[in-house]
Amino acid sequence: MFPDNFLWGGATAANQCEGGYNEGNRGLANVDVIPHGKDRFPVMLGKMKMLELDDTHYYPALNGIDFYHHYKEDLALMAEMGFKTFRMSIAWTRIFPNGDEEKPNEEGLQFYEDVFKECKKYGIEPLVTITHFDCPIHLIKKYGGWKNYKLVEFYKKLVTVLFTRYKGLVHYWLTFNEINMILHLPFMGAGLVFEKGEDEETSKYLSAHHELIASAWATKIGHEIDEENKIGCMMAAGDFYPYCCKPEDVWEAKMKDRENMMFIDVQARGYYPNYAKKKFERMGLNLPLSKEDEMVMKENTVDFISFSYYSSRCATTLEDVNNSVGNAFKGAKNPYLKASEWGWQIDPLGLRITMNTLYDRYQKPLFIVENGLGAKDEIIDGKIEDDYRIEYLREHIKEMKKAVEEDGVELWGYTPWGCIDLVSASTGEMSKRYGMIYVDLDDEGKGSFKRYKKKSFDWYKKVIETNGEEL
Ligand code: BGP
Repeated sequence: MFPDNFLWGGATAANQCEGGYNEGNRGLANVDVIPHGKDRFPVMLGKMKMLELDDTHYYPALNGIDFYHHYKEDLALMAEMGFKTFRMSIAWTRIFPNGDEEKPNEEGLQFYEDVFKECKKYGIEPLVTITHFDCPIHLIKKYGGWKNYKLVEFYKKLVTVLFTRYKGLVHYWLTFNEINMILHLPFMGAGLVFEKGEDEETSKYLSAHHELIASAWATKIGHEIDEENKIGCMMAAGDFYPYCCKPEDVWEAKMKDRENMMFIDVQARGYYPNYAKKKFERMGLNLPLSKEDEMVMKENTVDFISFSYYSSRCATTLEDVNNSVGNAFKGAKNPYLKASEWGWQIDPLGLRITMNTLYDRYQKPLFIVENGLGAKDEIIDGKIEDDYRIEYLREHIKEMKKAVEEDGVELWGYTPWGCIDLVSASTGEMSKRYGMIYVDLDDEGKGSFKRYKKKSFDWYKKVIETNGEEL
């Protein structure tokens, strides 16, 4: 049985659903200038300087699914499904259009206040990601993004404004979405655009260091402003399996896990683990850390560990099987698993394994804030029969339940990704859909923006109604 207060819901992010990019005095962010098409990956990787909008590209984040104008209708649908929580993110550039202003933008603050009040009307707890791949363009142009310590100061200001304004309306916060993604998609994760000859690894770890400091400050400030606030970290999780029992493969898997876990090790324990210090030594990287920041990190660890889980991964030293699968994470193809159309392998038991890894390691409550199947849906006779999605979610919920019931993992909630269809982060397309609510839009952003309930809508409603008993 899941606990009575289990937080069932769904997850979104501003840059993939909000739209209204030029309304309410909003500024432009990195995510706004990531185009659809062949330039998308090079830009996300920081390999292409493309910080302006131009007419030759289509930018899917600009309009998203227009949650900006549809939020009332969307929240009513979430409420109808029985959501206890709704994960969304703040667009930094609505609050501080450039990121470094003295005063926040009232229109932006008011927009989120209206959304949170609408949630409250239905008894839905907002779960707010402060930054979901989101960094004001101005901070990238002027300061170089998160490589610069100045961003810590701007972020502190941002969170102070948010915690103060939304005190009592929001109790659950995540500091950075998939913080380990900096290593894989550095423009998304930290606003990095690499110069020719730049030591990319150094820039990534320096940016990560600044985000880790900023995250600790957010935890401190959040608790000071409202002791009811629960502040969590967020990682792109999914254990690495050794491809075979060759000790080298076991070691390779451990190393890959460490690469991702390092972030959470710091956020949950308050200091860098020895293996990270040794790595930085080998890199000749001396991460500056003031006494004050060091103390803040130590004394302000997160309240809970949140994560996304789409798939397990597979590591090997064997060159011939080291094919890449999935989008951002490279790895070997696991021959025992099926995959989605995009090569994301499907492994429900992997969720239980990952939950156990994280709970054993940190002994803090967990929150699954992303999980789901990206698939192409078709409307036939006005209906969307997404049994494949129901099957994916059902199998994952079963494993999640075992982790809670049989392994004693403390789990606060479950918010499947893209509960309403939104723009895919990796492809920039609408046709990779995750939702229980269909949005009529195509890959060029054309359509009526109308919302339709899929078969999974009623199924998930029942799941929530029965607290996970009827799957
Ligand atoms: C995670 C991101 C989300 C989301 C999800 C699905 O990495 O936090 O923003 O998009 O992956 O990925 P995609 O949209 O590429 O299928």
